[in-house]
Amino acid sequence: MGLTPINEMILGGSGPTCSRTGCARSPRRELAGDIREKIKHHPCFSEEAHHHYARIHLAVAPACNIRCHYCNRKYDCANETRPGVVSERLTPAQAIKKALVVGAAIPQLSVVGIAGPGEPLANPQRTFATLRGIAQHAPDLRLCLSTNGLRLPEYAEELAQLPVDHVTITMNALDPAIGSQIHPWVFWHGRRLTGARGAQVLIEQQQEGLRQLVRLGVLVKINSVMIPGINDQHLQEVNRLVTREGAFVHNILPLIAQPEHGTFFGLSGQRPPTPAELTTVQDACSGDIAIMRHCRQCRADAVGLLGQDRGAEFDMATIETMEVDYQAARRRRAEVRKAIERKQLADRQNSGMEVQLSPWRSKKPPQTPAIAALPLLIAVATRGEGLINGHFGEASEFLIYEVSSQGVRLIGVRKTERYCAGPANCAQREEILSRAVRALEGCTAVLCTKIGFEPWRALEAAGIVPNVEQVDLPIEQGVEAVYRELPRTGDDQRLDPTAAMASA
Ligand code: CLF
Ligand code: SF4
Repeated sequence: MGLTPINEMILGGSGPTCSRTGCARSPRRELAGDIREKIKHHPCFSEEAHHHYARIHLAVAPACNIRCHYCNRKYDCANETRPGVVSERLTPAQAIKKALVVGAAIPQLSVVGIAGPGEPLANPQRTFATLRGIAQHAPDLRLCLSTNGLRLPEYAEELAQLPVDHVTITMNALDPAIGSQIHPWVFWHGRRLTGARGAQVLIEQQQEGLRQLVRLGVLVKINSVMIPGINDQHLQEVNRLVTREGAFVHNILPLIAQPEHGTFFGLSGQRPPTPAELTTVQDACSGDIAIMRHCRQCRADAVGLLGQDRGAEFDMATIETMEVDYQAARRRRAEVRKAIERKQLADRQNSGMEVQLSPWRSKKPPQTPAIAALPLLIAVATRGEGLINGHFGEASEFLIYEVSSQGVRLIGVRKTERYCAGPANCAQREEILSRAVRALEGCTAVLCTKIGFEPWRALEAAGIVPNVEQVDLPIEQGVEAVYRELPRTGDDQRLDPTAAMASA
């Protein structure tokens, strides 16, 4: 089986063969310069970039042309964070102004995406008018689009010409019998096609769209929603196909299905995968393609760094009153990018990684002897910049790192509710805390800058070690330090079976 040039360039392994396909692997090499340029500021296409760069989603596309059992676009709540949900729907003119204003207020902004609240390519005039406006007024911002793929072959050329450098296709199945359990109908050439017939059309269009975009040099990310009992056993097949067809990265995300969302899956009791189930499938799919592990399942009007949604600060009523010097904003963004790149280079040199081989984490072995018997999970509270700089009580999510004698790697993100969100949630603090502790199940330690007495006690009672000694360190350095120190302090005997036996 031949690999595409892009995939050859992002291969992480240096072994002679791929364990899944058995085919020979190229030695790791650097990304080609133009691809590196395209992804180095994109928070979703580069794991490293997500610590530093922000994106904005412009909610200009209200209509959709398929039905997904995990979606309900009627639901609108500012506290909701999942695709398809927005607070304001914008006209193209409003959307362009919003992107330019946000680009002045948040100089880390690097990507403008259209991801809903419906299907961007079911609203082609609004979508393309918006993309053209951004390309004209802020050519330094990269354009991004997320689609269900039904009309992708029709618009692939137009997207590539703009240029939209990054496209995400949501592909949940290759088998129409499985696809129809997720997408009960599609609207195709003026008719509603139901069941396997509709799913078949969707699947064919998605694959044709993927092929066309790859041929046109657009980087494609595949999103697949993992739904236990429906497509969980099928996702490796999806992964093999998208890898073969030249997708750049595969993002396997967990189903979100709660009854209060009013979705079919939420109301019918379909369960989401557990974090362990998700990691198992992601690991089984990793090999010849990068696997995204830092997705935040953003709203269709998200603003800011991933996981730090600042949408509420930029409602249209406020934006309409704001005057911005767009040229000055562009200069400021260029300065900020240079400063970030300088810092990234310094961090890499400090950690002994002279050259960044891939924007996706490789397993960098800790600079210590192999001491762990089992991989450990370490949770980190961060406000960005790749640092341990988050307060436990202010965290609405934790990055989960796996550390072992093989190295340190990000394996996921677990969301929670802020424990200290002001007087309004004081009455529910106990409940919020127990939910946060449950969210950290399976973790050995949590690293943060500060933590109150109550949460400290609750974590310890759950067997999770709170740690505030790695403040402002780069995350992987801090995780590695904790990995080395825990057995010596006796905090976790699982780390070192010899120590455990000696103390028994
Ligand atoms: Fe937006 Fe999507 Fe572009 Fe990113 S999100 S359109 S590729 S700029 Fe990113 Fe958000 Fe996950 Fe999407 S974290 S939901 S993968
Ligand atoms: Fe909702 Fe997107 Fe599915 Fe349309 S394609 S139904 S907007 S999740």
